[in-house]
Amino acid sequence: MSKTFKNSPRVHKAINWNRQTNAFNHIFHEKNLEQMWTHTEYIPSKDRAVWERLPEAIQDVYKKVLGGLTLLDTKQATVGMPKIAEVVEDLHEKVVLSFMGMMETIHALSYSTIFTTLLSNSETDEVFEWVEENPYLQFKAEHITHYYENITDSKSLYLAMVASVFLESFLFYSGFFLPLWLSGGGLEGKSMMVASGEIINKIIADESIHGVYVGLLAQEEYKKLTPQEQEEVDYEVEALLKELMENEVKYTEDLYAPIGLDHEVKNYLIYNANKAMMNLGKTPIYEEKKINPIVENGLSTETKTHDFFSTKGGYILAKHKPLKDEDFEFVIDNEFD
Ligand code: MN3
Ligand code: MN3
Repeated sequence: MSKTFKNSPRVHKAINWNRQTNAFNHIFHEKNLEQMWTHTEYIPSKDRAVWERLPEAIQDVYKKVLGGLTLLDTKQATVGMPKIAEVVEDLHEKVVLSFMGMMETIHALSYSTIFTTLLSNSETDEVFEWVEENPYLQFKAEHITHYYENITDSKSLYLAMVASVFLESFLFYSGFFLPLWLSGGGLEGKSMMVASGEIINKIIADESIHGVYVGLLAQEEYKKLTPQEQEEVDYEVEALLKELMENEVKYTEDLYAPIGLDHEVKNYLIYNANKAMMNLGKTPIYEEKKINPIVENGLSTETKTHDFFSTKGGYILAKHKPLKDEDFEFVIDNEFD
């Protein structure tokens, strides 16, 4: 007997971009497309001469932070974004998240492009071995992945989104610090590793959008919880943040103390942890200290637009509009209730 699907109770829907559940997904989809880039647009080989002259201690930290970032982007590409995209119901949200997941694969690939340019194969392999053995990196990957792999209801979906925002808006930044600091002139007042710094800047621009978007989805999910569940997740979110912070502080001391930057990086961690809480619509829990002005400047997308033009030397594709600080403003003003 042949199978019949006639009485199938399911209705399969095609995504209709002309009828949207809210304007917000469309805006993020457009933003994703505007910002899209690939690793082939950047030439880290321009950094090779500078790399050879960097103190070995700085080279060592640089390699390791890129290795750590590769791990987080790998998790976000292969587990975080796909798991969350799989369970959200809105088709537009699925598409926006899938696109962001695709960009995570480009991020991971671009770190490898930098490695290929600066390191020998065996040096690169050593970095990847170090990633597998570093207890702090393994701790954060394990904790975040646990939330991604255990989505069963609204509460666990909310917590998975929180974990994603913590990764995007907080955990990446211990890694971003050194490339921003070097390209911003932290060492001897000279801009160094500028081509790699441009890649890092493109990644930071993407992660900002990801943190804001998933943060807004999380805020919507939060509204679906009962007051009792909200109280439970609030407690867990704060406990998770503190646990991750404790681990980040140890990771930071381990990596950055040998080059004397650990205190600066810790202030930066606090700044970004607070930003992650704000992306979730929560009150920041840490008292902020002044962050390193070089790195702060590196974070300003407006300022970076200039560097982008001056250092990229005619290498800009027309479809890539430079990102400005205003581009993020609509998101904050335009929460969807
Ligand atoms: Mn990424
Ligand atoms: Mn991301």
